[in-house]
Amino acid sequence: MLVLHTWTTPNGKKVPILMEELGLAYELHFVDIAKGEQFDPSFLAISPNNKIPALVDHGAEGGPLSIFESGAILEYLADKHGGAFLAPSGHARWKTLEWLYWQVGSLGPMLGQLGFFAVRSTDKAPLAIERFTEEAGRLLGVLDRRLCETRYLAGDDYTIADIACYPWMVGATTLMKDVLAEALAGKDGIVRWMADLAARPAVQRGMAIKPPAIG
Ligand SMILES: N[C@@H](CCC(=O)N[C@@H](CS)C(=O)NCC(=O)O)C(=O)O
Repeated sequence: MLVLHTWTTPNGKKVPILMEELGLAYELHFVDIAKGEQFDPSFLAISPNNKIPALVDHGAEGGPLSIFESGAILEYLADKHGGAFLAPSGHARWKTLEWLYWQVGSLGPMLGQLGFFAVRSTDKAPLAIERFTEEAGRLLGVLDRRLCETRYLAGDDYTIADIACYPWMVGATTLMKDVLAEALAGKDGIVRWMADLAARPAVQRGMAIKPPAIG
């Protein structure tokens, strides 16, 4: 059995999208990060960096295995299930991993900081908003140029790199749409790619996760 410890944030939705794409049976355990549940010792035992998501694979070879960091979890599940959404070797694998790490190392953290300073914080810090708007805008340019060249991030095939970027781009085009309006204007590659992913039933199901209490 796969148990995913997660929340309703962009990083928390990537793995559910992949598990839906793969048709896996899984349980979701919601960790309310607004209430500080990520600091609970039982969660820290599987995610020492106190961040969601974390996966526990009770059926892993060699015994139960816990993994934190969304990129590592996506890579693990894609490899475990026949290389679907991540080629087992060759150029296609490395193109997927370079864009996956770009998401984890650049797109996610910059949009996360922008969301904090420009949207969630009540104390508006102009320099921080300017800095992260500029950097997020630069990254959107990188993403759009790639998506004007290729159908998906790694090339012709839909991969875990697309899955990792999509929930963040939903955030960029909804919660952050005002601060990113200029950066998003005319980004036709991003618009086409987002419509493509939004039409996938597994993406819709993964994006819709919510704890039972939220209704
Ligand atoms: N690089 C990590 C980032 C995970 C992350 O930032 N998770 C946030 C929610 S989107 C979190 O758990 N924050 C709680 C905290 O920082 O205390 C990944 O990709 O898994």
